[in-house]
Amino acid sequence: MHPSAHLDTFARDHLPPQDQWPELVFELPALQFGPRLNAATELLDRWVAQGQGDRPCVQGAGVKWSYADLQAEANRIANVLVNELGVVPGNRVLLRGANTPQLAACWFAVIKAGAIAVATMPLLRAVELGKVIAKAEVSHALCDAALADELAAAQQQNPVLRGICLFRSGEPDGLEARAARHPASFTNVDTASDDCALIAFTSGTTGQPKGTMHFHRDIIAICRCWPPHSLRAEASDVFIGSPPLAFTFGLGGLLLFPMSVGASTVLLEKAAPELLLKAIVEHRATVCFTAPTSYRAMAPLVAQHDIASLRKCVSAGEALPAATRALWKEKTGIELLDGIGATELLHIFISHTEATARPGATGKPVPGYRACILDDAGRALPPGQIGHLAVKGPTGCRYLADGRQRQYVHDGWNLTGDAYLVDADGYYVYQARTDDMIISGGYNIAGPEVEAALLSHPAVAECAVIGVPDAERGQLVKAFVVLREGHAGDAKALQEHVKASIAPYKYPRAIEFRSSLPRTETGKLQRFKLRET
Ligand code: 3UK
Repeated sequence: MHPSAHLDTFARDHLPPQDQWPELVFELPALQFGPRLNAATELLDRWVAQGQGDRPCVQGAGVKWSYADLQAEANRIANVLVNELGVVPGNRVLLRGANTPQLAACWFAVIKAGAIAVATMPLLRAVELGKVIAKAEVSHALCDAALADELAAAQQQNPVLRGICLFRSGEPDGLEARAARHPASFTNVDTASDDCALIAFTSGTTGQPKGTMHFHRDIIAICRCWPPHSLRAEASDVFIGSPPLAFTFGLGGLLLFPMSVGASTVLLEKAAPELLLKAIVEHRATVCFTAPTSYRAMAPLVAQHDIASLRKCVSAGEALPAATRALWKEKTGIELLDGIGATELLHIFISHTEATARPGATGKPVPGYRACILDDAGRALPPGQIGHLAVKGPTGCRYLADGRQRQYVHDGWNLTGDAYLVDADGYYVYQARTDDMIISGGYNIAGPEVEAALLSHPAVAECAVIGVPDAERGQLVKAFVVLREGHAGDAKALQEHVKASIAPYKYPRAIEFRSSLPRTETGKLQRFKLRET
């Protein structure tokens, strides 16, 4: 590794041993990184240096900043971190807030100061924040005043967190007031390209959170793989969407990718389906990032909103059912861009373009990444056979001091925990999370396939399919269905519909109607919660 700029060596001290790392691949010409790199220089300062500082950069929460404005804000905050709060390179700085330009400025300030950004999901409570603080040994926090209480409670239990500074508080000792007393210039710490820049905690649904460590070069690498090959955005684009910046889907889609091409981004504090549509109209947004269920919920409302500005829509976080892709295209004329990403790999590694979209398939490995399907013994499987999705590329899994590294990385491959197959044309087709595969009457059944069949019925708004214990069949396929407004719950009709769409043995033998389904803040279905009921 290159000589580190970190005075606090925590990150390098807690990387997994090199022999447990995934193999890293830097084949693309765009992925040749030198020894020194600060991601903020590349994404933010570069534009100002090139005389493009007046270009619109980020708006939301009552502000509208150019690249030069964001740079000035980030520099002032970096000065506060270093000169008032005593942050040294390598310290972990927790970030907490809804998506706002102010949060984005804090993120860049941390990166500029050579510290490590630990962004946290807004809905986390004190107990969960405490786990993150303890695990990453977080010393400082920048927190939106609106979310201060839970963090203060977490600090009580975790004195390792020395200082919390609030932004958007309006107080004389708040971050903005302090920042205003510092110069708008800052010399970025000359970090190594392989110095840790962020620790992203997985949106994992159970157990202890896993911290994934990503370097300065990883931040730039993801900007040079999926965006130029699949998204192909331009400097004139206006990005918008729902995923929190603490979720790497949101960090990339709503901050890094727009800035990597000199485009602008709209950060929304609230982005429920109807609010997101309204914001697209208001800001004349052109590129949208959100989860499959959000597209499904927005579709029936599209007719009442003039979203003609929109030209590209990205779906990730969960499998995109063919019915949702068709519905969105019918209502907007836009072919969704689906991509599978993971916190461990930072962003999307299998995807497609509008022209190569294939309903029901995720796509092909993004240039820069390689993928294959492995059996339980780690042998490559031929097309058509279901196995474990394995990936490698310029980014990959490095858990912070965590034995689960050995589960995610095998023989240099990242194993995402997804069951996939490759079809005859090389398209990767999602089946299920490996631990969500249902075994019923000797058959392997992928819940999402049954969900896709149900979703093509007009009465179904949302659904989830799980296996429930059954004396006779081992597991029984059970569906939880949320009905569309104005439809009655006719289980028999839904069962017949599934039998007519896919192999009849896969049909849900039990159906329960619900008014909503349990989801994470990142839009993922929490199937384990349904299994517990
Ligand atoms: C699932 C998908 C099918 C899959 C993420 C884009 O979701 C992200 O990261 P997480 O760590 O979860 C990873 C897991 O989510 N998944 C995500 N996208 C898809 N399954 N089709 C998809 N398109 O199980 C994967 O292993 O929360 C997504 C960018 C950055 C991300 N962190």
